[in-house]
Amino acid sequence: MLGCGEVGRELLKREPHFRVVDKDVVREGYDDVKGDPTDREVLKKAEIEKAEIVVILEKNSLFSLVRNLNPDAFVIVYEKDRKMQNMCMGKGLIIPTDEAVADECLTQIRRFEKLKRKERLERVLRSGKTMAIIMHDNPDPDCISSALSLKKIGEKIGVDSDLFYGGQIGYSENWVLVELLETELISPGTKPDFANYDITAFIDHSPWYYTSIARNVNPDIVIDHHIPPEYEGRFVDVRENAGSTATILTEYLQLFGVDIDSKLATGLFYALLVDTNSFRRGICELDIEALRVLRKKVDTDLLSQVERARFSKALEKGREPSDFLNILGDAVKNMQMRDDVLFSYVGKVKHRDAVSNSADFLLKMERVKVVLVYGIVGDTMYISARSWDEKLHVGELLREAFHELGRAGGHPLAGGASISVGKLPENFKEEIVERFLKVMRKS
Ligand SMILES: [Mn+2]
Repeated sequence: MLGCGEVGRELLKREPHFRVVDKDVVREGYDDVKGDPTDREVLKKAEIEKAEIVVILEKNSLFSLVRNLNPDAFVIVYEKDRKMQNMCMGKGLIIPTDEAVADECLTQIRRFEKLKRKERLERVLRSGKTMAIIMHDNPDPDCISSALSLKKIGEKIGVDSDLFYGGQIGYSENWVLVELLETELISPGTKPDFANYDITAFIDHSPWYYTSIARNVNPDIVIDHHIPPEYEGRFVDVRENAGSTATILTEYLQLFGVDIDSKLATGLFYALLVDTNSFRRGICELDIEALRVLRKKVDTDLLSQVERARFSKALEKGREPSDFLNILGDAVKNMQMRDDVLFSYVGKVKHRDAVSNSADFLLKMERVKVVLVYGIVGDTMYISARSWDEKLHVGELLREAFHELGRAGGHPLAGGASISVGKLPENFKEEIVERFLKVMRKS
């Protein structure tokens, strides 16, 4: 940002990470550069040649100098001529406020960033003819509808995709969703040879914690909304603030001009509902934008059909009966309150979703501030934490309490941990409670 002033201050309120080059405004803790932005040497010191976006709030004659030093940057120029404005005042002309100008700058920047991302994804997609889309081991509504969306984007470009998962599909709501979306998911018995595909993609997870079938795959594409990985693939788009991966895919569907029919819209909308616990977990601008796109297309009959399948007990032939209601029953029976935290151990369960869905449910109880439900799937202990209190940040608390034992982390209102059973002491039920309470009391 070259120059600052009122518009600049408004911009920094929204995007504090911008680097400012200005004679006066230099903020502590940021990489701002003090100096005259019309001075070539000052611009070089600010590494202008590396900037992707440049906002000029100084003299617009600076434009040619900036272009000269950086021919590729996206440049926004704004010059506020006070004299002109004063002359026009009261003559029927409306002068945009500083906030409005700042907002417009940001809108332009967002649009540029979006197109850039689309371009980069498209480049990877165009580099092949076949794609393996690898979901995590327990594909949930978000993972399933997002994977299908990427498949549709691929189709538009001429890429043929197969959808894979290790582990289990879990609940009947997921099966109903798979049927609704008329998509085929491949559950390979043995480890498939992904080398047969030109392109590989991880959707709703990042390398390599949540896949048992692709631990040796370096995916070309990663799209997710969990913890940003250290992994650098050809295209990595992990946005922690997005409520769901479906949110991100909705943006791409639009950018690629893929038609979102009512079934897909229903799937994506349901994904957003589940992953944000019906918007309680904090949603961002992007989620609202996705809602705006999806809302008119959602089929509410289909939506309730999928939603009610979560609690179904009797099921059609060929489908495994859901044990969620039984596990929820155990979760209610076994709960114990310590401080404002509700703990419940549900024992051995078949599906990981049972643990997190029970935690979501118990959080509805009065006076409960945090819920921690834990259970064993195979040889792994899964812990799901939910909270109403953003300041607590349960993701951080979990990380602190359990990172020595396994993988743990997450968002302010929702988080999880997975620990290999072999690493747990014999009295693990108490150990988990005590470890969590200890870090919570410290916070
Ligand atoms: Mn998700």
